[in-house]
Amino acid sequence: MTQPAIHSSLKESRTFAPPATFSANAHISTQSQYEQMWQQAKDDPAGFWGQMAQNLDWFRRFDTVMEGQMPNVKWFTGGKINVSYNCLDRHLKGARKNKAAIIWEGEPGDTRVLRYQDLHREVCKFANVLKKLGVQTGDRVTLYMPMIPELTIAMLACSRIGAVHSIIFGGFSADAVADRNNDAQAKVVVTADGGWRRGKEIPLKASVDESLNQSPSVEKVVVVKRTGGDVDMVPDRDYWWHDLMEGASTDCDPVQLDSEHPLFILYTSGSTGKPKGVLHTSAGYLLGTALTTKWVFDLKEDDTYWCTADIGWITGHSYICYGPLANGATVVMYEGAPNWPDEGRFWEIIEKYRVSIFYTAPTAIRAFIKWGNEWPEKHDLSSLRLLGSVGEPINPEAWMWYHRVIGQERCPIVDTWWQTETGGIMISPLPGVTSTKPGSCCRPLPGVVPDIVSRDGKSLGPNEGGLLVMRQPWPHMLRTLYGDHERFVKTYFSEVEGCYFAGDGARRDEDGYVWVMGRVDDVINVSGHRLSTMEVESSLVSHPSVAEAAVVGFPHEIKGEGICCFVTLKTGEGDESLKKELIQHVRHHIGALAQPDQVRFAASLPKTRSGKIMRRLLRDIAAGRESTQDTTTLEDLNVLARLRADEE
Ligand code: 7RM
Repeated sequence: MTQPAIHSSLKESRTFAPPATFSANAHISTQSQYEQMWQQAKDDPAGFWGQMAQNLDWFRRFDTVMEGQMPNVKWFTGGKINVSYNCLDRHLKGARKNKAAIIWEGEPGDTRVLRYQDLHREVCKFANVLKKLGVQTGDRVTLYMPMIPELTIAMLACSRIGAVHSIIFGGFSADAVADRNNDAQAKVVVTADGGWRRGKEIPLKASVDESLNQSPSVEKVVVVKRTGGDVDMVPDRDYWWHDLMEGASTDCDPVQLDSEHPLFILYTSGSTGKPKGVLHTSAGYLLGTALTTKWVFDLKEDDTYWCTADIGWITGHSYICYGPLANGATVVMYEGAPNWPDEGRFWEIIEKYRVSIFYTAPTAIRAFIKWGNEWPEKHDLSSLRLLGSVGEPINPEAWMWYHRVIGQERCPIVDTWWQTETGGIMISPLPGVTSTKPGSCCRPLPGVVPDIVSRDGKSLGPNEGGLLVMRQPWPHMLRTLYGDHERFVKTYFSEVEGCYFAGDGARRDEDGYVWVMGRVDDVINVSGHRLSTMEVESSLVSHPSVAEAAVVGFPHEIKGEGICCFVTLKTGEGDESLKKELIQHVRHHIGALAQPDQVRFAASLPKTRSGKIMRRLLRDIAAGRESTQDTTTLEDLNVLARLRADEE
């Protein structure tokens, strides 16, 4: 049966061409250069990727670029490579050895700078520490750490010896740590006494202790002293990082690993309770992150690059650690919250380090808008030349604010669509080439062949909403879900024949620009019309009083599904007249079809720790159901209780 297309009502006609000076100096600088690369990659993927792979340093060149078909593709077989070698050692041969690799700032204001040489030395030492603790090539190591340089050091140390890291975001509970340790059968956990967040200490080691009662595979724990808080150290199990590092040798040859050697597992929440262990491998992932960093962020030798994500999220893996370091970039890394000690912290950091490339998420941008322009206006943001967005569709009004207030109408914005599973950016503007449209992630990067299809796999025409799929494999795609290959095949490759299915709904406009409409689960069916909840949200956010909105469907006797809007305001509390106004606003903006049935004001919305609104939970609340959803990724557990209490 052909599923009806997703109805799209959001139309955006503003376009922004890249400044001529930006294009003139960009790595990819003309439309025809882009078109030619994209076409070549589509027609001859092996030729294209084989050529691109020359950007990496190999111990042994690969025999074959790609082998097999989706879902089971192997890349660069026969090749021998080491990811940490590519991120560090190769930069030590020239002037980069004294270049800052990481400029780090702790939340309390302490700072550290690690040059490429320093980072290399620390990585070699910690790799030797891991070996001494019994970690061998292929073993899994859990990293449950704050945003401190030791986290990057530990990642690269794992990759140096071929150990597989599994990073667990520092905000997760002991239970979540235990689940992930067990699933991965981790041998060693690296953690810290604690980390700083809004002036409070997050007691990481205490959670590890609790988790270890339930995860017998873990033999050793390494603890970084960060906060100086009290911790229990269990003899012969727990060791201080600084004690182990003291005697460690600075010599550690990188292990020559197969291209397909696993690099890391990263758990991401699934629609069932059990998180999915997305597995990435060495050469393909490294190539994808290195190239996309260069193309999308147009990285130059003298840039100061800052991605505000947490490393516990894929964005941090790919665009704080591997991609930028493979390019020899200078990366700013910040430990804490954007509103500590006040709402100007990010802008202060940009001014202080003269950040030139800034990459953040729509959820953060909406918070900045809510906090007011006076915060960025207090700081000199003239060092910025490029802005990025990731994690959710960016509402056009938030895009415009980012463009005007932060980019000062000078900086291109790259709205980058990708996923934990895709490893790196897939659909994004090229800042020197693409005329951007607010709210669209624009065109696929070279090597990415997306399509938008109906449930039965037919390509849809311009402006028809459907399922976003990939028709060709790419080197940095996930290889499996750890320990559950069947679930991998079922989740990503069984929806649409011969394609990778991303789980997102999207449309392509008449210029071939992609507009992601959110997860397909977030499509609601109102009187037989399939509407994207994201579009209703964007309409609400364009109202001057609204800070954020989350829209979900709920069972409705007449319409099938009704539209329920959870709304947070910039200031004050909502009343009946504002409710009516918002309903009219959406009706006027999108049409009668999208007129909300309910508007509920809330103090905050339930979000994952990476800032995505958890609409699944809101659906339960809107329907008045008890939730059976996995809440382990929820940032603020109290928010649910508050939302339920507000129902009356
Ligand atoms: C990088 C990341 C993936 C999901 C994805 C989308 C949504 C991410 C955008 C976006 C619209 C974007 N990985 N998403 N980026 N939607 N425009 N630029 O976020 O695995 O955590 O999430 O996020 O729904 O499927 S993720």
